[in-house]
Amino acid sequence: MTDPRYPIGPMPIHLSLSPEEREAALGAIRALPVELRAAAHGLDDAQLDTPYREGGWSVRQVVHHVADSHMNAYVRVKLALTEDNPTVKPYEEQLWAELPDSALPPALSLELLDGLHTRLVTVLGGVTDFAREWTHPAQGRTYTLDTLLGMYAWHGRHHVAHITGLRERQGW
Ligand code: NI
Repeated sequence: MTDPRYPIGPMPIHLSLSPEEREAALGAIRALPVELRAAAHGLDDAQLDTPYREGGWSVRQVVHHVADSHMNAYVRVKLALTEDNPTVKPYEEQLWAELPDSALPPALSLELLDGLHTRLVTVLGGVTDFAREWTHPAQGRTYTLDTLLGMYAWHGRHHVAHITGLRERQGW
């Protein structure tokens, strides 16, 4: 029995990726807005407000969380590209997911993700040094742009799998 919180396994933390892994990760990030839209497509309000697992976020909150998270990812990538080993700012994702904007229609975050991922993929596509560093203050550890690439390629798929898994179990 797999952990329902981690349908595709835990977040990978790689300090460096091969060129093939990088290409695959970029492809996943490029595809995410379309995949997330497809995952949530056609659900009514009651379905959108159903938790993807007992005690978990609703489908609606999951979609808004992906936008919250990837806005932070975008900022982290740009900081890492423009500063010397910047310390990034963590955020309280659970509390963000409880703020009033997480009750809005998911379409708003899907549209946001379209533009955001176009920008993110464009920025990442121009990177020549994926070893550029950044530091996470909570862990006190230094990571790389490759780490971000791998983390966020996983992160989008992870949350898409929450929604598709729920739909499968519910026969939606
Ligand atoms: Ni997440």
